[in-house]
Amino acid sequence: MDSDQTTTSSPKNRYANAPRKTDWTIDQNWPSYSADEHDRWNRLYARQAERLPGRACDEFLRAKARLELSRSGIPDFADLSRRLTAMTGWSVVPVAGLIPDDAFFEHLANRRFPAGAFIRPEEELDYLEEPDVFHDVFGHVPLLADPVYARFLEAYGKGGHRALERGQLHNLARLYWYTVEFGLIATPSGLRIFGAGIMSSPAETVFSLEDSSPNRIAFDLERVMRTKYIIDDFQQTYFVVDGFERLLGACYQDFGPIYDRLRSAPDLEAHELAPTDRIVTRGDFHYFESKGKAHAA
Ligand code: HBI
Ligand code: FE
Repeated sequence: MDSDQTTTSSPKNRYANAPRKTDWTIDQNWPSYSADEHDRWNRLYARQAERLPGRACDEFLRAKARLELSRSGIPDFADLSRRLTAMTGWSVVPVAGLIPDDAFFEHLANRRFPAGAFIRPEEELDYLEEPDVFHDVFGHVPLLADPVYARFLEAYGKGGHRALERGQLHNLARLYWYTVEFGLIATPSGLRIFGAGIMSSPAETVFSLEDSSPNRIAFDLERVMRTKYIIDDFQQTYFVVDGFERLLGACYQDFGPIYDRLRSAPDLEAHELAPTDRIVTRGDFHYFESKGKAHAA
């Protein structure tokens, strides 16, 4: 008797084929979440809620409390948006997963954050490629309650159209990656996390601040826009901003001349140092060596 060869794995993303509007938003259908899906959110939440104090920046921890993100299951985006809109005018709109760049920028430019409605499957609890509701809502949404960060992300969205027109989206995507996703911030109590990709990852929460492997370099807009990044492992370099005002200030300038210089400037590999770098900590790359990854000579 042959064993049953077909695996009946539940569809990883049950929203993948949900009907969508022209702006790529879908219906979150909050009542459709199962107790098991809410429980998975609660376990992901509890693990990070215990690990982030002393590691996440204060703006994030304060906003997480004010937005009432908690162990009471996957938030209803309409409910969460009512609280967030009253703070900075941002709302959270449900999408099935990654959406086209121009649609993504259009939402950000209008203070709408597209958040995945699906929650990662049990077997991908620690890491997944596609942004799910825990990465987007727990990782990205709280800082949208900070007025300065909220203006920065809106400006990023507005800049996105320009980058697309110039065919230099990859430069702008690097700015997003090394700040919004994997940014660190300097505070009087030491380095703290603000990037969502770190905030929603228990292992990288510790690695990004405490491991001797990665470089940590002071944020410089043009340097970041020249730097390639890795998408399937911890970062080899983290950039440290002095504060959200400095990050916002860096984006309130005409990127035109910067894009022109970037066209002729060579890209930097994720592990490389540049002569002009203000190095916060120089990495020894032991983690990447142990995995046979390319790293500094
Ligand atoms: N779509 N839903 C979603 N979430 C993202 O973070 C996202 C996206 N589409 C494009 C995109 N990010 C990036 O290519 C831009 O940041 C450049
Ligand atoms: Fe993200």
